[in-house]
Amino acid sequence: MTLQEKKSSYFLIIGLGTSGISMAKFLHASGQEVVATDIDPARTDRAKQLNDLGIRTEIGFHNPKTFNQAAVLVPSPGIPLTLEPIKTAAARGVPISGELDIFSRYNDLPIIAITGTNGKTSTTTLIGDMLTACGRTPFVGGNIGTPLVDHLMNKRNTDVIVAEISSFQLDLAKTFKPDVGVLLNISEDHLDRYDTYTAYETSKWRLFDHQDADDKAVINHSISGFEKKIKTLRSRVFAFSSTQGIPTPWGAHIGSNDIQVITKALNYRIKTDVLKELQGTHNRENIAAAVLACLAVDADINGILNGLNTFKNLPHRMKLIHTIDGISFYDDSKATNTDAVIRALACFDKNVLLILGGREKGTNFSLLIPAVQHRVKTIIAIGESRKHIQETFENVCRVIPADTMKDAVQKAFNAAAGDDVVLLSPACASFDMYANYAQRGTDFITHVTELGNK
Ligand code: UMA
Repeated sequence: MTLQEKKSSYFLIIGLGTSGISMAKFLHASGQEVVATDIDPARTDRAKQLNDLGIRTEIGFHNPKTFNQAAVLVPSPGIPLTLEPIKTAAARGVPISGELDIFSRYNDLPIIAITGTNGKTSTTTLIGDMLTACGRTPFVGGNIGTPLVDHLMNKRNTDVIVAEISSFQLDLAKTFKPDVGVLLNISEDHLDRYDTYTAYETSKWRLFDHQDADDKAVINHSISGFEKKIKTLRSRVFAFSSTQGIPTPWGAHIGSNDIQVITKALNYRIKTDVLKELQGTHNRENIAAAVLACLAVDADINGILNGLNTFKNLPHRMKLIHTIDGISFYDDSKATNTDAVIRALACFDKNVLLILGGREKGTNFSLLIPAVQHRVKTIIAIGESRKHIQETFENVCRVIPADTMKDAVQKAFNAAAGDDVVLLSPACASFDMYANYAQRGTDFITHVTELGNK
């Protein structure tokens, strides 16, 4: 060790987005020495907030020396561990920690943690609503948008943590141990970050790694490798299935109009055909998972049902926006991977004009071919992936490129007839054209509304 590289005791927060800014403030408030860095020179406003608290920041660059001299690196979830200064510091023995482990060290409340490729945010919100309807006071946070450490800085009278968890967060979890872990589904996503699909799957299963016999695991039976995987878990498994009987003593069987929930204390059928906001198998799977998770923390079934019956689906998820001259326009901007688009298409029994495209995440569009052949009349291709979409589907259906969302909406409408459906379900991230999927959905709604007013 040289003189310049003498041992330090600071946590280095890498990235000053939503997650990093909260983590810096929390660790500082806990009495730790904190340094924060962000590669984006425009993050000066955030840096100032931290400087005002006495936290040193390095903005617009990452200084390898600052990484090498840190006591602990705390990368934001969106930052890959292959980032050169992280790799170098880690190789020199600097430990890396993530939000889940840091949060767990300071948290003493039960945690329900929800992961999966699709449906995480809806299920997390639904569990929060159900528990509230049962008289509990949950803190709902994590990947959904409010960092978990925000709860530690403002505890209120919370009695349970409901946390949406991403694979990026799980990659850094070495001790995180949820009382109830929920794994909704796994399908191709984030292959720009993971070398292989197996690596992504492994990351998702990490949710249960530190559970013990008192903990519960709520898992979709249809996930590939389910039988083998659950044999390795120490926790009690509650399976849910929409394809066959449940393989564990307790769990939920999902029918086309209802869900049968079976636990030690309960055998109950929940009618789902009346839930107009939550149609489709994927929504019934999310409901089954949410009910089992709430029962796992001893919530009352009547309260759970009240929460379910008053639940309002979140924006940009299979929402009917307008019907113009018989053509229905659906906003499913949240569908940022191929499996989400397959689920969306399965909800229709008529012709669909599909608005597809954006920034790819290692996206394999050919996974969509069977569903497209079955249901889609025309694809309107948008964003950076237009060419890739054109090449993938040229022999499958008509593909029309569009330059903007306005152009896409107009071209879809021109090509539609009868009672066709126009569906924005892009299978891609939005960052080539928008700040996020919500902005993309809102832009779609704006142009559909304008078309309706013409
Ligand atoms: N940055 C650097 N160096 C780099 C790269 C980035 O400093 O080499 C900086 C950027 O300039 C930026 C910051 O890092 O200022 C961004 O960090 P981030 O991408 O982790 O974003 P946050 O704003 O902290 O949001 C994160 C989650 N983002 C990701 O996982 C990509 C949010 O999930 C989460 O809501 C938030 O923490 C609070 O927990 C979003 C997401 O897209 C919604 N998640 C993925 C998904 O759901 O599919 C996993």
